[in-house]
Amino acid sequence: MVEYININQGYKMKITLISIFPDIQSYGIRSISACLKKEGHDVDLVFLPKPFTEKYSDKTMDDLVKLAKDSDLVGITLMSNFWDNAIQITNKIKQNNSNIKVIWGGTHPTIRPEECLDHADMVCIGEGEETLIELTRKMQKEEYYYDTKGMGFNNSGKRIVNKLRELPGSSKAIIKSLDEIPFQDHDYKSHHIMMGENIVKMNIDIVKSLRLNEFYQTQPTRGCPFACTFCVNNTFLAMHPHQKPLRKRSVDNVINELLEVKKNLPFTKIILFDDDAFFIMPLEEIRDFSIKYKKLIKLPLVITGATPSTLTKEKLSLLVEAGLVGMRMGIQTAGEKTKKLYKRPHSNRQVANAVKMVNGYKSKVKAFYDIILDSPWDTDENSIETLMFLSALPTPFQLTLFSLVFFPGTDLYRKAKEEGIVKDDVNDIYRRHYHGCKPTYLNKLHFLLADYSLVGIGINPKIMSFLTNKWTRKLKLNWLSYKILRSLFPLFRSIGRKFIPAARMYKNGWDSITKKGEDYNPSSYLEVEDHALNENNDAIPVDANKKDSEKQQNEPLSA
Ligand code: B12
Ligand code: SF4
Repeated sequence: MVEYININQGYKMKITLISIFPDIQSYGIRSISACLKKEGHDVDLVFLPKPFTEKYSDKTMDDLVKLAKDSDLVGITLMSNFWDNAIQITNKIKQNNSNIKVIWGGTHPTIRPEECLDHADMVCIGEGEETLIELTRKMQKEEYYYDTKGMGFNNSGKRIVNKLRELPGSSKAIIKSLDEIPFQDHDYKSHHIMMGENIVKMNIDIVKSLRLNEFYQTQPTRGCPFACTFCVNNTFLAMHPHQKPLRKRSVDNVINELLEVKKNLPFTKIILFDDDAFFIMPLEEIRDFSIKYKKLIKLPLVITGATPSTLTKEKLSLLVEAGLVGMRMGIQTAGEKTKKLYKRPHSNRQVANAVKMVNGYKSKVKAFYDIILDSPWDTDENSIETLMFLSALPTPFQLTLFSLVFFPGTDLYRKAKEEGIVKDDVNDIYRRHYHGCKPTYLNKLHFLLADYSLVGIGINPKIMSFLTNKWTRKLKLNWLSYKILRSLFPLFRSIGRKFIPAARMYKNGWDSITKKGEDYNPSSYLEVEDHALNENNDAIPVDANKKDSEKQQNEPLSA
């Protein structure tokens, strides 16, 4: 068990932690911040929300330098896509004061510590609560800290990458249970945020005005036992082969966190569980949670980590009874060959059953399903299998269409690298937009299906079969039919929303839950797609950032 030492006297470190994600959820860094505050340090959390495709202005950088100038340690959290921005910030801070130590943490430094040490002084590899407690205790006492487990260092050009630390919540770790980790730091009075180009002190009005903050994001579990080949979890599993990948907090611990949220952030409208595999929780724990949630929390609940094979009727009905209003599930593909390549842990029958179960609550629960397009190993037949499968599912639902990105550390990254598909990691991966889908005919059909499914009409499998049929395509009837369906869509949207009550729920994305906002339009992805092409029809990073931030507002809040 970790004993937090509150150093009221003695040397308090000044630590500045920076989130560069487009929203201000940042569970990971808020958790680190909470631990360091509990240790007694002076921690400032700075949110610089921006799409990864945009650089920060000089004014923002100057404000940041002023804010961080007396820091003993500056931490930045990043995923692979935020590579350029993390470098920009690190360089600026170090140019101004080379004595400040900059530490990077998050998914990317976990997977690629060595590469990150080209820029940062230190990296945190994996979950960082225990690591940062140990590091700061050593730094504070001016002890040798380069031996800290779960860390890498650039010590005047010499690289040190230490052994991994046991996962918090596992038996060999110091933090034996996730319940020992303090709740995330949402004490906005010690936070700063970028508004326009300026960094200002956070206040309650700003917190309230940030629409995404109507969601309170947390995670009752950590980890995922599956190892899909496009997902970073397959590296995390390999990094900790003898440890239980899935660790759970107790129901009471989660409920207590949410009670604090209700007290301290009373404007919160939705609770969001962003776990990787929430439905692995045993039925009895879900029952206990649902009863307590319904009685004590009484807020709409959204769960994003649903793997089709782990969903059961009992679990779902308990959660609906407790207040479930939205679910996000990864379907990714229905092509048998592609599913094997992705090592997806379920059959199409299991997915169809799961969708049917969720659809059984269509007047209460909005369904969000993720699909991955653009696999270079997909044939047209594989994509058609997915289209046919999706068109047979009961509507309404929202499809979120991603373009396959080969994140480092995944099996597919290695395959793509070996086959020469990925040549330059920075340009082909870090700067590549996950919505930059190619404008192929079959991709366009996915977008068309997304539109029709959202308004509760769907596209009948017979029509889909016609649209994808070899002969229709040979005779070029496919484009004509596609264009007719595309131009008829506004009419069907009005019909769907008028006569299908469940479809009306999807009108404003999440806003129909929070009761404000603009109309939701999945075809905005198509616009992104069109903007994301160069003359060779290759997907390139999208720089239409206005669109990106607009999309973020409508997108479910998960990976
Ligand atoms: C919530 C979430 C989001 C949210 C919010 C992200 C956020 N602000 O935190 C949103 C919706 C914005 C999001 C979007 C995306 N996401 Co996302 N997301 C997640 C998710 C599900 C949970 C993150 C989380 O809270 N984890 C729990 C905490 C405890 O872990 P953590 O964040 O890693 O933090 C710990 C350590 O990393 C470390 N640490 C983290 N930061 C720091 C900083 C310092 C200084 C230190 C010392 C330590 C430290 O300590 C933390 C506590 O233990 C993860 C999956 C996962 N399991 O992590 C994916 C994940 C991070 N996302 C991923 C991806 C790919 C994306 C997207 C690019 C596309 C997509 N497919 O959705 C977009 C990009 C966003 C954008 N617009 O540009 C990948 C990242 C892959 C990669 N190589 O970068 C992940 C890992 C999913 C996966 N399994 O593949 N995501
Ligand atoms: S894609 Fe989902 S189910 Fe597969 S390993 Fe990642 S988090 Fe787990």
